[in-house]
Amino acid sequence: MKSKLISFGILAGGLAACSQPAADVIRLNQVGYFPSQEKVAVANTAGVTDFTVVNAATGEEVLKGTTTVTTSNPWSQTARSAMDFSSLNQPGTYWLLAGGDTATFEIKDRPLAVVADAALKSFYYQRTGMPIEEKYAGQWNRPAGHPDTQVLIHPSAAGPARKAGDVISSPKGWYDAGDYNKYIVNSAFSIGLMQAIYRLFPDYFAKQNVNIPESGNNTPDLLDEMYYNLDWMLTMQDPADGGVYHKLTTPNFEGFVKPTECKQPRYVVQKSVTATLDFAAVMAQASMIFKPYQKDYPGFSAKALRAAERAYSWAEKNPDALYKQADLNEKYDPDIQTGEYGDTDATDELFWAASELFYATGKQAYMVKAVKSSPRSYLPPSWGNVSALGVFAWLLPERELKGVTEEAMEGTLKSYLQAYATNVVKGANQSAFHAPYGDEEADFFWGCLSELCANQATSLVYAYMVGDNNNFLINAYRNMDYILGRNPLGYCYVTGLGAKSPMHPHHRLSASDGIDAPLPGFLVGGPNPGQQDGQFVKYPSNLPDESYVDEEGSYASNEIAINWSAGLVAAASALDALSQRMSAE
Ligand code: G3I
Ligand code: 9MR
Repeated sequence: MKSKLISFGILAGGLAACSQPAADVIRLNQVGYFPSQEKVAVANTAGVTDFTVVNAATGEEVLKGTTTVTTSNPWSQTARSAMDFSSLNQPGTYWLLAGGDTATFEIKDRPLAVVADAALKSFYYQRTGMPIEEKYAGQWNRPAGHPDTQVLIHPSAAGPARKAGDVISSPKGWYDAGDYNKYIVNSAFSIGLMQAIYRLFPDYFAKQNVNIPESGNNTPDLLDEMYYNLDWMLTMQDPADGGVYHKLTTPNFEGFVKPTECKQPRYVVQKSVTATLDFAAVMAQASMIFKPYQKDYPGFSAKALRAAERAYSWAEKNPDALYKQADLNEKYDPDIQTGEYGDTDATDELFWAASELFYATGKQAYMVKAVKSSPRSYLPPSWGNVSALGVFAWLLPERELKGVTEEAMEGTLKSYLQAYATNVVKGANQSAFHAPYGDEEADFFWGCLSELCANQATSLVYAYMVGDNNNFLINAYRNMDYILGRNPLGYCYVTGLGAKSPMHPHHRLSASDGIDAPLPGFLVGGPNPGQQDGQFVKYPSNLPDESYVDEEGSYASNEIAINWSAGLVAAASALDALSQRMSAE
């Protein structure tokens, strides 16, 4: 193609303030593309037929193209068009011009490193019970809050040894989300997902440095961060019988105040089978992963395995101990009104726990239970259905399975994962936002950007790792593009990244610190047509993929949460690790 110089005056008009408002048409990944990656933007309006790409440093026109696929999605008449500039592979900053709009994008090595690092660092900001220091947190430093050294036994959690009103110490761990409570189900799931990806790419994580207090030790930062919460989780196990309290919580959500201003008493509540099995699973997993790090964490590996086996045996004896908050409130005082993380079925938790315990101990009894409770199809990981984490344990590429049953198990689970991946990538390149995620109404619900968009990407990565189908990997990157800006509202949905990102997440730490910018590196829940917070905020639209509002009051679309951050850590780290491999090829 013949290149020509574009007048800087015209471009500056499109970029900076000018008398006419610029059109808002282009949707693209605002963080960056790596050189050999597929690069697609979407025109978020009908009628766009061509586009131009200009090198921002030289003003040189480097590409002229016409749109490829033009399509609408099931709930919208808008015909969007894809603009493919994949042939550009020189690192640099570029302008994309289309439909009267101009958008900047970058091509660079490892664009996802910043996402992976920020997402992991977000856990440090969520730490309870220790000061968050300026040398690690900059302007977001804050004094310690919620020491949790005086936690009450709620009547629902009382037993012969620990009576209602007794005081225990249960310090450390992360705040769950926008609220200040600590929930076992969600933190076990979060660690489980991140540790699963750690096991795939240990060399990648060995090199990562996100500037946390433990960064100078001999353990990868990701594991140091996990330990901060694992250490808390150990205190949530009842020493009398091995069962695990469902959560550590105030009776009601606190207001939007600083941690140090919180005055409500904190309780541990009822031991539940789901919390106990998730605990067993993640402790067994951690016991294996932390084994080489005895120097920094002496004795932890063995302690975690003992705790896991005790928890598992409690769960076997208490299969019906599901956490049902309404029932609990009928029986006990005070009522507990905070996050439920309820579940009606603990089969997937049993499968994950038995799978990790079999892997950790080699005991056949665990294998038998894992086989019995194994899933009938693959579902992406979520706090409510953790079976994928068990699948990941079975399919770990380096794992050697012995014997007919084990091999059959591996084969079956692999076929489920492959079937899932094959199905979700179907038609992705013909969809409105050029991604496997986002073209069905069911793709949008509370927390969907992580629970489906990111976790589908991670599932595709896993399917690629065990099957070598490059199309799965390409589609995993497409979901990341969706999160980082190629979506209807044009948000990069991660705080602190991209040109337009959430400024007012439902996050008490961000809201109460007197700093305009929210804490960085958090993925918000995202578009949610359920609009369960509709009485507090006004949504701009009822469309599934536009039911999002960047307001502090919107807990159903704009909260942040550790499990959603975990999804971002998993997908961004895996894709960053693989992009390095691909760029080296
Ligand atoms: O899973 C189904 C999905 O299959 C279906 O397509 C979709 C369509 O409606 O619904 C999905 O269920 C939703 C579920 O989230 C998804 O995980 C439910 O409607 C929705 O009510 C449920 O919301 C949960 C929310 O608490 C309310 O209970 C979120 O998962 C959960 O992340 C959130 O967790 C809260 C904690 O309780 C308290 N701390 C903050 C945290 C984040 O908001
Ligand atoms: O802040 C709470 C958030 O963390 C939860 O996810 C959400 C759903 O359980 O609830 C939020 O608390 C709201 C409560 O449910 C209703 N009144 C307004 C509260 C937020 O200010």
